[in-house]
Amino acid sequence: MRLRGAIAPRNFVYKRKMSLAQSILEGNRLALARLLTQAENDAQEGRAILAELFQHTGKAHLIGVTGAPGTGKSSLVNQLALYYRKNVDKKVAIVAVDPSSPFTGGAVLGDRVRMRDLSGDPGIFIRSMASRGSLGGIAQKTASLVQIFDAAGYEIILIETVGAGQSEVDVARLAHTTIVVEAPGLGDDIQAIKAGILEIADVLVINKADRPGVENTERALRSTLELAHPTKRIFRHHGKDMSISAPITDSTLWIPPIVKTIATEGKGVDELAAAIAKHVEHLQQTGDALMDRFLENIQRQKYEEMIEKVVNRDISPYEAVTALLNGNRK
Ligand SMILES: Nc1nc2c(ncn2[C@@H]2O[C@H](COP(=O)(O)OP(=O)(O)O)[C@@H](O)[C@H]2O)c(=O)[nH]1
Ligand SMILES: [Mg+2]
Repeated sequence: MRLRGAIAPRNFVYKRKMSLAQSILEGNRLALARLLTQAENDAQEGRAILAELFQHTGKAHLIGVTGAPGTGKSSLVNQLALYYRKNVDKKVAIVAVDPSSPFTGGAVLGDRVRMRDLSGDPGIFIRSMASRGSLGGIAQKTASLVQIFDAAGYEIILIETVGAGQSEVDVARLAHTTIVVEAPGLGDDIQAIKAGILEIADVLVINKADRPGVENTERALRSTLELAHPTKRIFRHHGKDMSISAPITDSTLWIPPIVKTIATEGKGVDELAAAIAKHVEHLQQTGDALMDRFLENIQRQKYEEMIEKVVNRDISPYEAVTALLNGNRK
């Protein structure tokens, strides 16, 4: 902590000035905004606070919303945020990442205007992040912003990314649930297939369902999904190809549902939120199963030792997992 004024006695200053991290944990929005800016600029002082906040993270559900420009991502994010505020009273943060637009860009302004339904609500915080230069840094910066929101008690964090390619995939990797948004009329080739982002989708949305061509889009999506997630298992038996067409009930398997929405009218938003909730449930179940298998193979005492070290920030979570898997003492 930096001491201001040399005249003030040390203790006096110490008692009066709450650390930025502390202020953020107590819900101070100005402090939050300040740290977000520091993180976005990758400032040195921000990094230390980020490390301090790390132990308060891990509670939020991160929802990535991605897809081609103009499909209605911002409109959907707006609707989802409203849904979570109204129906489950959760604190919501929105991180809008727009690498294609400079920070004075109209797109960012447009997003702000569209998000006016949400302004003035203390349970919501919207942050538009325009890239300044390198694409590579975006995922890292987004991760920092998300970590700050998580520590600050935002339970739902919606991350909107635009553009195609690696930056999108990197950001999607951050999210627990990734929503890929399509819209009819963007040509016969579905944008997501072109960009290869269908693979990262947990939930597929066909937005602008009020527009013509919805069925075509849905058909194309379904056939692509079937290729990626076959519902039939083919195996060889006595030299013949056989198949089981009964639905696969393996609980670790997740087939992305397709949800149709009209974001401008708020239609289909409840269904989308239900699909997201189902995915959360799925993550918890498969997570628990993984955890059980993991715990079977390591000593309980050692596991707890590692947890304590991570919480005390003696070692990073990565080091802890590596140590546990290697069976080494750290
Ligand atoms: N007809 C129709 N227009 C929509 C719908 N959702 C969004 N839009 C419009 O599509 C345009 C792009 O929306 P936006 O949310 O900015 O898309 P983004 O670029 O993916 O974030 C805006 O003019 C929206 O009003 C919808 O469901 N139906
Ligand atoms: Mg947008």
